[in-house]
Amino acid sequence: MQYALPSTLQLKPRGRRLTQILVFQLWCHIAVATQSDDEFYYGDFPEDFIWSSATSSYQIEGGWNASGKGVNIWDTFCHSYNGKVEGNATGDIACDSFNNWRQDVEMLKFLGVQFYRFSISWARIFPDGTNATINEAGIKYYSDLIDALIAANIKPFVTLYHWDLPQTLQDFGGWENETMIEYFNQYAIICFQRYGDRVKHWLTFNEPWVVAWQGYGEGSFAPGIVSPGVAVYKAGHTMIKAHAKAYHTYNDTFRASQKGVISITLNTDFKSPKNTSNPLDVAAGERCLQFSIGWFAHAIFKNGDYPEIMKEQVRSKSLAQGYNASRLPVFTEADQAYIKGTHDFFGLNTYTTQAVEHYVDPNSATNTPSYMDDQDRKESFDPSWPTSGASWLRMVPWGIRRLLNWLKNEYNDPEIFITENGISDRNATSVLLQDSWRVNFYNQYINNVLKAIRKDNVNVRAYTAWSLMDNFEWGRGYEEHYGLYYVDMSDPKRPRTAKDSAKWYKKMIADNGFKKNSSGAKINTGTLFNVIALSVIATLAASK
Ligand code: GBH
Repeated sequence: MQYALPSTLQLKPRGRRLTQILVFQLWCHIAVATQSDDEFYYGDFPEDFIWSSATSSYQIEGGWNASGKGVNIWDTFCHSYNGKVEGNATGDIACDSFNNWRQDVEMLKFLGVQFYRFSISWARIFPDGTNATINEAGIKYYSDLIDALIAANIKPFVTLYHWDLPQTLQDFGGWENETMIEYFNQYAIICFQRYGDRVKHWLTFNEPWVVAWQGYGEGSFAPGIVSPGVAVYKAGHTMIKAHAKAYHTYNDTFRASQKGVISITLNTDFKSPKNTSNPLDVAAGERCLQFSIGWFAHAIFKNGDYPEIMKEQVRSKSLAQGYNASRLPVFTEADQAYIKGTHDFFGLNTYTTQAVEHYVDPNSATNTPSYMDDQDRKESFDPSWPTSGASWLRMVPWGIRRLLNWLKNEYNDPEIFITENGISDRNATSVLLQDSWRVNFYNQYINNVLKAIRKDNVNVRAYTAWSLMDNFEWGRGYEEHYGLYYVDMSDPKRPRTAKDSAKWYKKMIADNGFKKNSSGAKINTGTLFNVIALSVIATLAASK
């Protein structure tokens, strides 16, 4: 491509040398402009990159009391009609994947994904949560699904715990009680024994953060316990240990014969300092990341213990609040050695970004102790960030790239599996099939994942779209939709229809990235004009 320079730049010999410099500068500017970090990046993903989509048991299965399944905490939570689930919705039927799972496999085939991430309902396998009784009908349900996936050349990616604890175990105190560690281990063992010949990718927990904070901290999710500064940390503590135990069980007893991998999936938003030139905000952003994903990742992926800043904050807050020790439980040296390194990859769920500012509540010492207060910060959204169907979710595509880079640096360049990413709407059926906003979200987020891989060398191995289909969206019932497929919840057959985003995702997977349609570099004409104008001015000034 050639750009003619204005004739004023081609006059005197002295001007000619200057012109050469300016032409060079001009080209540099154009090069920078075309490859600017904000611009769309055309290119493909590594050849063995994994494309996937995900669901979870309680959100899609229904069959809540079918074929011997026991009651779990989400059954109890929804059936109590406590006002915490929009529209008093339940997962009793949901997408009825208990009966419709063959259709789910067909949808996955249409998309062309290599993996399907789903979860096992603990109470479907162990109705009372323990290995006292094994429900063979429940075992068979997942076994059939796994066989069908493998026949379709789709690898099952199995989450053991996506929030649906058997009610009997909650009656013992749930994750506040360390006896759960052994119950979880027994449950993991039966899953490895029955499915491990075919399942080679395992996740112990989905988002222990949500279980701890929303389940035991603010109580918005099952089991609905409100203890924002105490139980929240106990629950987190137990889950970290339960994860480590299941990892060791797999490692010691099953890995040699089954040759799979196992890890945990953690969630966080990216935390961006509100004022990037204020060191206090910068520190607050870092602190928030340590409190959110570091809470679990620091122990598992670094040194077996909580982040220093988290230990300091919770301890000093606790003492100021009149406790004689930290509300954050302590890992012994033996615990630390046992927990450290219990991962084969880094599972990440991420959706959005928060702007973080340093803030210390003046009433901190007398307020109810809280994980939120312990962080000394305020979170908000930049008003320019596009909204979604969820109040907590704004579309901030560059955030995922920044987060991936942060994880690379913080956890020694792990293999990252993105196990969830997506966006919701609250639209009526008449418009939600043409979900251009979702296509736009995926296009931009996935492009930023590609930039993280190609420009920043982050080792991202997989991307998973949440969710395969509209489903029971926890506290939001059926009002909020994340699906690539629409599910008609008013029809007893729960028919599924591909949205535009499903078709877009299918094509992106087939291309394994982003193909450029037009040939030649795309020039930002505004930048080009500015560069030329500046060059002219500079030349005129220099030749005076
Ligand atoms: C995922 O979690 C879940 O794994 C999946 O089951 C779910 O369907 C999907 O999200 C969509 O929600 O501050 O109280 O307003 C995402 C993790 C969810 C964690 C929202 C923070 C904040 C809710 N995030 N949550 S709140």
